[in-house]
Amino acid sequence: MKIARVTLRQLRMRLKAPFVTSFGSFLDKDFLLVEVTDTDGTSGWGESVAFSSPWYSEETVKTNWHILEDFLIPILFKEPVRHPGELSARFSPLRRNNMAKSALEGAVWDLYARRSGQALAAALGGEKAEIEVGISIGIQPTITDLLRLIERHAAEGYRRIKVKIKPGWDIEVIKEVRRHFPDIPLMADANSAYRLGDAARLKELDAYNLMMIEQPLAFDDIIDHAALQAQLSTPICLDESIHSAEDARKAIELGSCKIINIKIGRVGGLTEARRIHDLCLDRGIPVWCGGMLESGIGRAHNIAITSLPGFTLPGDTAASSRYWEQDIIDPEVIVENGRIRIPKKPGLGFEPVRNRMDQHTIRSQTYRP
Ligand code: OSB
Ligand code: MG
Repeated sequence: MKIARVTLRQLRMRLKAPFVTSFGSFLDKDFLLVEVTDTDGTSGWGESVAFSSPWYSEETVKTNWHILEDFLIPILFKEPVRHPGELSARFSPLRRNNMAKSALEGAVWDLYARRSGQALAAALGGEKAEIEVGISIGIQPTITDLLRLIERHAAEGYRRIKVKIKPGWDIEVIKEVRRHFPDIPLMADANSAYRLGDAARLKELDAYNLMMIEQPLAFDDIIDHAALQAQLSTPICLDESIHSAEDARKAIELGSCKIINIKIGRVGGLTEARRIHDLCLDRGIPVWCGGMLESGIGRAHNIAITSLPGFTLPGDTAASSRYWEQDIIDPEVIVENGRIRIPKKPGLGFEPVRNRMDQHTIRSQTYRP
């Protein structure tokens, strides 16, 4: 591939409703898109999942722009790329900044798949024709509000309901949800809101037949999670703590989790995401694809990686309409009966719509070798 230019855009899109987690609330979402164009004029697209504030991880929209502009794009321009699988090694001299790496690597993967006439899912080695998905529901003003949303999303067919929890919005909430929905596949995500000293309280969740509890303890911990997992019968799933296949190996060997949430951005791109998938498949650890309230472009990448066989649990890739009045891709992501069909067209299989992107773009810049 001969790369002629890279364009960064910062978009601001309003979610249909505020999304509330234990660490903060989102309504107007700023994010970056990366467009990599080759000398024939074909473009590939990537999305940075960094938020404007460093609440989920240390990366932000601004730090991603800086790292892309000053480091990653120059590295990309330095030598020709034969295959996108080379990039994670080329980016590795830069410490962390995984969401920035992933946004650029993802655009090159899409470009590569389009150039070679294959769907991105197939280029990654995925064989599924469709995937099953769940939905993540933020913290609500009241339990009644939450029950109403679960009712609606379960009726829409979502295969698993994830409820956000935090101290003061946990045991009572899960207990009520179970009372009203005794059979739904249910899990809880704490986004690091607890400490090991809360183990007795977290153990109360064992009574409610949860599929898993996601990231109960600190964002950078795998030691206390191992101590907690030893006390819980509910499987622990790690999200924030896992940044690489090496992190995953260590967490599995320590017994810190029984399930891993793979977010492409958090782990530095599709190549590393696939490495974690391969390791987990080998070790018998189920994985699923997490979400970062992405636009359609990030969503399309999530759909492609979920086509790999080890993604055996429903992920957080809900329909475009769950987040946006109008998504920036055509077609939008549709969930029918809790399933998304994997597109067969070359590349992402969802076309970015330029005039829609333009409406939301607040900054853009093009870089050339
Ligand atoms: O922890 O998975 C998370 C949203 C923002 C930040 C972190 C998380 C989430 C979600 C929503 O749970 C997933 C989605 O619907 O995209
Ligand atoms: Mg999470």
